[in-house]
Amino acid sequence: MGAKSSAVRPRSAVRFAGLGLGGSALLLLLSGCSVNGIGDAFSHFGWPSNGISLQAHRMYDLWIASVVAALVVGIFVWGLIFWCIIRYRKRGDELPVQTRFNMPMEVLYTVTPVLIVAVLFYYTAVVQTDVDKLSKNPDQVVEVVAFKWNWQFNYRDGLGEDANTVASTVGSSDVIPLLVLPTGEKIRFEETSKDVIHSFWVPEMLFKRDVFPGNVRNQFEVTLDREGRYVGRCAELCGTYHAFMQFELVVVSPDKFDQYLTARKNGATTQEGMAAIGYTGDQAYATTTKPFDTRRQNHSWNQTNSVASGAGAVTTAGK
Ligand SMILES: [Cu+2]
Repeated sequence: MGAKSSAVRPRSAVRFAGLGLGGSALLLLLSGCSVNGIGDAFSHFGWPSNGISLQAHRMYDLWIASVVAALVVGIFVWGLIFWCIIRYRKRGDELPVQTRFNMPMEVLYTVTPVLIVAVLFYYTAVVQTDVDKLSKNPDQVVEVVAFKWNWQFNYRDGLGEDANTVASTVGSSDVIPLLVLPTGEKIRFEETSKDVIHSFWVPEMLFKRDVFPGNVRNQFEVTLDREGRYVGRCAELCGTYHAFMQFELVVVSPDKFDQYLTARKNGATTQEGMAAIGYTGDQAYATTTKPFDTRRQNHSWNQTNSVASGAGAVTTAGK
């Protein structure tokens, strides 16, 4: 038995080295491919693929790279497990060679995970800092006001609570609120809630942030880079009609946005403003989502003075 295992050892060392080489080759191959190429090939590992902001692209890249790193480690570990299961399976009643700790091995499998975590932490910290970065002079400031169960978007003339609202869109039971914004500009969001905690979420921005009541005004900034219409949702369970608390983000060119905002400042409603930049008829209303039937009249769980974006609900003011 002793003679046999010593004869086998050089061969397993060669195999082990081969495995390491194979892993390195895989790494090289992967680093040679673009992040987008890998994402496309593997269904983006479950994330929305087409981020619409500069920040979203960075988070997407981090996500793909992290999953690839996890898979490389995973495949290596699974390989070792199956190799051990097969190579050292029970062949008889004789006990295999009993060994105690192996210092180089212990050091290796302590240092390697620490290194991997350090690298993941480093890139996560870099991307998070970038995503959370606030500029001194954003190009646009939008105050997001959440309430049970709808949204109000106030275009502001400056930063902070003391700035003035120059145009405002508020959703109603029958009309989904539209948030029209330009590409290529730094947009600051300032969030506040009138009642409970909500969460502002546009899936294509790969981003959500809680909206707090009281004097906590959460802020974040994005630079959008793809025109289109995207559904927005509340991502914090906030009550009976939480699921109906939707809005639509309409991303347009800076020129169109200026026209829209000018129209709104001159007294146009959201739909009239949309018509002014070419979205007429049904296009002036949300296209990615619609008001839901809350069946409020049939149920007794109404709350007074609340607005859900649902047809048939008790309507309060809409603009
Ligand atoms: Cu909510």
